[in-house]
Amino acid sequence: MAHWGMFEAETVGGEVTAVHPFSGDADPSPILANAVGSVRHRSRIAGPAVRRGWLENGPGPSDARGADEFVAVGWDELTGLLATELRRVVDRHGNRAIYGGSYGWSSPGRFHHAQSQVHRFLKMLGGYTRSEHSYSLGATGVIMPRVVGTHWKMFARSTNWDVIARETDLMVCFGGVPLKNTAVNDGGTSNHPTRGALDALRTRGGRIVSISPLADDLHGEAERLAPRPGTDVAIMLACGYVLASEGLADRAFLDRYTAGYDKFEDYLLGRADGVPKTPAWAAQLSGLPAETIADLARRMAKGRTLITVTWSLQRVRHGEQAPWAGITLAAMLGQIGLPGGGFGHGYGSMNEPGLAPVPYPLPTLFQGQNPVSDSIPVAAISDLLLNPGQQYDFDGEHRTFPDIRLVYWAGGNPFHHHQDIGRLRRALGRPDTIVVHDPYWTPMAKHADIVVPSTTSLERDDLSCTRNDPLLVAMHAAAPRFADARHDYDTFAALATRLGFGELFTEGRTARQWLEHMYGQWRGFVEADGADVPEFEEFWRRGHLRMRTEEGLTLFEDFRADPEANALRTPSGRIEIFSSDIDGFGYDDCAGHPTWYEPEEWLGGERAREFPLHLIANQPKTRLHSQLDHGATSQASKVQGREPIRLHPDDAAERGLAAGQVVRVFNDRGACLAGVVLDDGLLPGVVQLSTGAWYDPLDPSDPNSLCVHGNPNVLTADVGTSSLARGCTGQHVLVQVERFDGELPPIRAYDPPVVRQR
Ligand SMILES: Nc1nc2c(c(=O)[nH]1)N[C@H]1C(S)=C(S)[C@@H](COP(=O)(O)OP(=O)(O)OC[C@H]3O[C@@H](n4cnc5c(=O)[nH]c(N)nc54)[C@H](O)[C@@H]3O)O[C@H]1N2
Ligand SMILES: Nc1nc2c(c(=O)[nH]1)N[C@H]1C(S)=C(S)[C@@H](COP(=O)(O)OP(=O)(O)OC[C@H]3O[C@@H](n4cnc5c(=O)[nH]c(N)nc54)[C@H](O)[C@@H]3O)O[C@H]1N2
Ligand SMILES: [Mo]
Repeated sequence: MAHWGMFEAETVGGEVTAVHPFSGDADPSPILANAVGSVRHRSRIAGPAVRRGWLENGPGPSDARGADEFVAVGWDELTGLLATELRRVVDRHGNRAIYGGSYGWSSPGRFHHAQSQVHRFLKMLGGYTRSEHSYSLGATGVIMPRVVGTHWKMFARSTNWDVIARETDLMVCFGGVPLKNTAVNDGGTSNHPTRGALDALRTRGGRIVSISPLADDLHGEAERLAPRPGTDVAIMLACGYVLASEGLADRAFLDRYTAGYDKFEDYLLGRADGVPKTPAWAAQLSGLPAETIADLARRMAKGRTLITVTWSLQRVRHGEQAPWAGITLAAMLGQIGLPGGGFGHGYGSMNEPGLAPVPYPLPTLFQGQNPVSDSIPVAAISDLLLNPGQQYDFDGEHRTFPDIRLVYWAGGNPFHHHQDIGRLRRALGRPDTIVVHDPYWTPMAKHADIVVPSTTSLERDDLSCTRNDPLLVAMHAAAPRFADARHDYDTFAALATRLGFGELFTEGRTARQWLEHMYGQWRGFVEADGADVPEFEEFWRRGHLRMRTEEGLTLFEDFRADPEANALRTPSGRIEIFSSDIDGFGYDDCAGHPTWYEPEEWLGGERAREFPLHLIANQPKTRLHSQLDHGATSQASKVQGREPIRLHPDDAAERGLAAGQVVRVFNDRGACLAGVVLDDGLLPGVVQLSTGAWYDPLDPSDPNSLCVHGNPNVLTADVGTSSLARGCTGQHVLVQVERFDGELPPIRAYDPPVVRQR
């Protein structure tokens, strides 16, 4: 099992030579092919290593990180060094001086999950400063609980695909429904139904409107509207304006199920600020014709309409607004809780939305409590490291950044996920010690002081399952452990033993015994649900078991049926179109109701004079994030070894560019190389460069070095969505593009650093 699907691996001599997708998968992902050759790839970390400067000078801030060489050490020495350093930091600075957020997707598998292992270990060590929310849903994770009392239920209990295919007349998709993203699900997935569901909807006569600057955000036939990026909220407001001013808003629904509509309507109609949010107003911001917007709103009111918003729309400045405005528009249509109507968030963002959930708990590694209460919004990592003691606003609180001395990362790659890599590199120069566990020499591993080689999921037995997939899967190890790599569990077990809490951490179990133990707990839940479950050995032999799922769900149908008994967990118990709490925070970048804010990085603003192209830094079609970037599917898309950047032919012609050339993409924060691909399915003025090419600095000692490979995060701004959520805003950035005429530097991203033997 991988995050991108279920498969069988063929191996020869400890290496994967072929992968075969699960026969039950309707639409397997081409990303699977990246696993071939991944176990013994030259970018694997062969054994424990310590940065020379750290080994010789001891812990302390250092700007040499990322440019220094490493010294190979044995496991025993590594365990000793790590134990001594953890002890030193805890004794001298306290546990809150350890930043153990360790954000990242690592690998599927319920036991050997790096995040679960590192957090369990650090809790038992006495705690750590943690991170909250995700890069995926930083804004949604804060705004939606305040608007509808939950955020995860919007995905886990979303309206199912079969209901949409059967009932929806008009599906209006802000951000489209990009199939490429449904390849992926956190924790794995056994089936990919999205393509089939959308085709079934169309065959039945349902209509789909894809609103996106990229035509291929929806496959097959659809009406395509291509607004200026970052203007969706204006379009949603203008649709609302038409509903309100033409008597098409469902007053009865608004009265019974929502709170604060009148205050919002004052803003919508311009009574509050003198600016009616008319289609003409939105037209001038979005570039869509006013008549098209007005017509769309009237069509929404005519039949069963589902409004969907991809997660990308909240990974931008003021990202709180798009999901809030989207659900408000759906509320005005009055169809929330009706089959095939209402609102959806994340169709086409991940495989999970639209899939039926499993009704009982899954096998889980017990985590325990974190004795330290400090936490940061996850995308504030550079702020945290650069500004110890500084105050900041977050979700109605005034907080202070702790003084971090040690950073512990297992299962994530900040050089993939964080914005403004130049700033990140300066921030990573501040702590005394950086520890990284990873199977590969990622840029984050190259910036560590203590490098711990992990196995990959292909080298371990594990269990996999997710809350919206019917299969519990036995992940059989496909290959022996590579070189001197170790399972993260074994590393932490040895470390815990050295630090005196080995028994607490392992509970005396081997990894295999943990699998049996977790299976046994899960079995109790399923048997209580009335099903028969085989013994572990039998499950392991069969390879997978099918669980019961709750079919036919409609999001918020229970709330619609009985809004008193099934009140939302918001202050009013209803959908908060106006939130008194948010209003009370008095933020100038997040008011009490959905609001249009002009972003900094957009084509309609001042900054576009200097950097006239709007770069969409979205999820890669050819891999998951930075994982297996050296794999066949990912490499096949590269242009002269660089990550492809798509441009409209007019934008290319204006710059004298042709397909296949290498360009320099730049702004005032940084620059990278990329390879030109022409696509007339892009809105002119928009370019697209996915995340995930491994950061490859021309000069590793210069934090602001040109990245010769095409990592867009050397360009993106490290600013939060707003004072409310401080979510990641990496999706959008303004840039300029020019031909790169110099000698093409080689790609060194997958080369290990210098590791000296002693
Ligand atoms: N500009 C821009 N930036 C973005 C986004 C965007 O839209 N635009 N999107 C953001 C989003 S939504 C996300 S979720 C993040 C993703 O960011 P990450 O989740 O950090 O990215 P991954 O590449 O998945 O990193 C996972 C790491 O875990 C390692 N790993 C795999 N298995 C194991 C294991 O068993 N043990 C250990 N120790 N390590 C393992 C992998 O080798 C890899 O280095 O990126 C964010 N960044
Ligand atoms: N293949 C693959 N799938 C993945 C991932 C991956 O790395 N690879 N990562 C997974 C993860 S962790 C997450 S969180 C999800 C993220 O899911 P999303 O954030 O939804 O995915 P993106 O591909 O970044 O963006 C979706 C589309 O939104 C469109 N878009 C961008 N800006 C705008 C805008 O201003 N207006 C409109 N209307 N459209 C816009 C872009 O054209 C883009 O293709 O994807 C998941 N799926
Ligand atoms: Mo994500």
